[in-house]
Amino acid sequence: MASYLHHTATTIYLCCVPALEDSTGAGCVGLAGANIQSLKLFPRFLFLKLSKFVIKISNTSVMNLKSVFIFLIILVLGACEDKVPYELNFKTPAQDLKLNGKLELEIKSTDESSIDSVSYKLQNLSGKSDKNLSIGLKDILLGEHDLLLKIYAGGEVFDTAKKVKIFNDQPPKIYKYEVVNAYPHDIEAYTQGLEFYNDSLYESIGQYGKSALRKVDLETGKVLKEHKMKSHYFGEGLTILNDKIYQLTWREGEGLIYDVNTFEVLDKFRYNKSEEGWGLCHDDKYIYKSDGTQKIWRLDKETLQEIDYIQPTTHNSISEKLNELEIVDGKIYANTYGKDGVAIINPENGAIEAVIDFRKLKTQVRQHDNLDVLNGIAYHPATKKLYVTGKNWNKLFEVKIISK
Ligand SMILES: [Ca+2]
Repeated sequence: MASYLHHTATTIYLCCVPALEDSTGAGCVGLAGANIQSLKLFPRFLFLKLSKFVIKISNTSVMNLKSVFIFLIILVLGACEDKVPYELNFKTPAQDLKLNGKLELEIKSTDESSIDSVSYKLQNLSGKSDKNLSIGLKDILLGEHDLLLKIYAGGEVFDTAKKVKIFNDQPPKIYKYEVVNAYPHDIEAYTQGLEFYNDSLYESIGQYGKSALRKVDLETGKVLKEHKMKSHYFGEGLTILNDKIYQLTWREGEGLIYDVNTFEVLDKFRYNKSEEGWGLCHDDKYIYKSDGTQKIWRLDKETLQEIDYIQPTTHNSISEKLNELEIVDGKIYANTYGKDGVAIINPENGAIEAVIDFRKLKTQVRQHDNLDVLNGIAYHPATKKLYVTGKNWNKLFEVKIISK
């Protein structure tokens, strides 16, 4: 019932219940915990009391379950008739806001009461306004977020929340590539993670019963060192820092930490709010983790706790299923599951600034029944060379990106 929505011609807002959805990540904090003394609480109070009463009398078999259900619906609908005296009139479309643009909103009174003032919170932006709200969208995370409002009208205070979507202010550039070198790659390696560390190439292999962590010779494809994972693990992305390899598992809810030299398992870590384990990389600030959704999580490098997330966003869409990750010159390179393209993402706000079209690369490897998608990006910071491969590809390519 708490999320029962009340629709008007111009907006959707939470009816009856002041509790706002917890917009975890992205720096948002709900205003629901604030000290609100709104009369809007009363219908909910009444509802709870009457619900308990109905359950009590239903237990005595005075009413059957069907009657209880109908009674509850009447209660909810009755409570929702207590309308709020305002509506939200967006001057800029709430579902199509732009980076560096503005969110402009008028709070319109729907009865005799005046709108005295409005306080707002959108990510880390907050402030007070009159009924005409204007928020500059400069240093802001892209994607879907909650605009949290506290509206002071007619001597009362009303909480409401509205989902807004913020897109990049320009479309991604489309880049091409050129193959510089092709090296052998294990055709049975279901590549899930690829990264250089101290001149050596490390690879994570997936599939239950076949998952492994490997150190691989770039030029020959020979496996130099291998740790076979237990059969209940499905290996996923990896990243390496401070002589430790961090490797994800897919749906097992945990990652493994290895000594980079011995491949000894040093520890494990649990996922928090992320859905699954997909890709992993890191820069100076964070470890980044994709989980198959629209989120790339930012993890604390010491504790591995998920701090918040970015949403990879173009000028008109939020991408999902970003898989293997790599940091290249401060940007996140992410291949998208099933698309054979690599998105170049600004880690500060999630903007997809460019996309590399790798669709033809798969035609240059041996075609076979188990051939799967491009997955695996590794950048050598010293040589500035970029390498890509795929699941069960018999080649690993050094590629040069061509930006037009
Ligand atoms: Ca990588």
